[in-house]
Amino acid sequence: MNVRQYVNRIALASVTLVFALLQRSKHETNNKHGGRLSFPLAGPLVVMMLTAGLLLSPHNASADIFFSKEIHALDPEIYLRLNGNFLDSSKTGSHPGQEIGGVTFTPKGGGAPLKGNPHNQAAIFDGVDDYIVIPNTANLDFSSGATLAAWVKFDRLPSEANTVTCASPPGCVTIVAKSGFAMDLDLQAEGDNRFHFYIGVGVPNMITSRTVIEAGRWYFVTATYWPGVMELYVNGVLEAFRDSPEVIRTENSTDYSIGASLVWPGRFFPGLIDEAAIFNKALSPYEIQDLFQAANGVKHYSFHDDERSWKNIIP
Ligand SMILES: [Ca+2]
Ligand SMILES: [Ca+2]
Repeated sequence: MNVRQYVNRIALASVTLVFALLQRSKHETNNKHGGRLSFPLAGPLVVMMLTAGLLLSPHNASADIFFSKEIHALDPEIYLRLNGNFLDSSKTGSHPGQEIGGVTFTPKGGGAPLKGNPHNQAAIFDGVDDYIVIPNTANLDFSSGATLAAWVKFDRLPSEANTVTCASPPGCVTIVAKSGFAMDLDLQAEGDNRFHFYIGVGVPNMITSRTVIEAGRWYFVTATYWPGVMELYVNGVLEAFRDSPEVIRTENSTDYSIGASLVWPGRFFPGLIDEAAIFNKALSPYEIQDLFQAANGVKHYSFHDDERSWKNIIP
């Protein structure tokens, strides 16, 4: 029995106890006062128990790390937590990153703001020559669906980061990518200080965030693709999508990269990247919203996913 099941069991036992007390008091008051329910402690007792239940509920539990649990529940192909190493925290653990240029880590507590994880760390990219490579394998070259997700915090705005031009104004920086000429799978930020996502041939398969990036702030950015549709989310909110038969990517055999592109030179990321996850499917809007909420310590028992439905909170 895990902590959550234990808490749920206590909550259920508490409710049962209160109900039993109420029944008993009703029985007693019926006997004493000829049928009128006037047990004076019942109200306060219920309030007390409900308050205790709320305090004990998973929404406020801080002992565990909901964000990483949610990521694991969605079964990523690659998951670099970047907590002082480049290991792959996915089920297989078989795709660790390789650091190039001197990527380092924040001290404990300097990573993305994940509730319940005060020791989280992120990778630091100098914006000059730092990046991470994850070697390609045949099963990583997704053409039928993909999601790229990461937390990012810019030290400098993309518009101030470099003079690399992929659009006007200059300032292209890669977040997570599997770049290829006309075979894009690229999540990046540009000189307009917005997030951009490219699929296949690129423009017109390019979408842009509404969010304008501010330096020194954390963002959870997520991009999804499946044939015909591409979407871009910031902090769990869908900000852009394109729905067209042109939205198609083909396999390109390039390695994955974090913090720079292996095809488009000079797009070095200036700042922190954390909890980079890559999936072989397009996550749903609900799943992406849940991920962001999980970072705030809120666990959703959503109705859209039977495996994580409300039924599982009842022991
Ligand atoms: Ca981390
Ligand atoms: Ca360096």
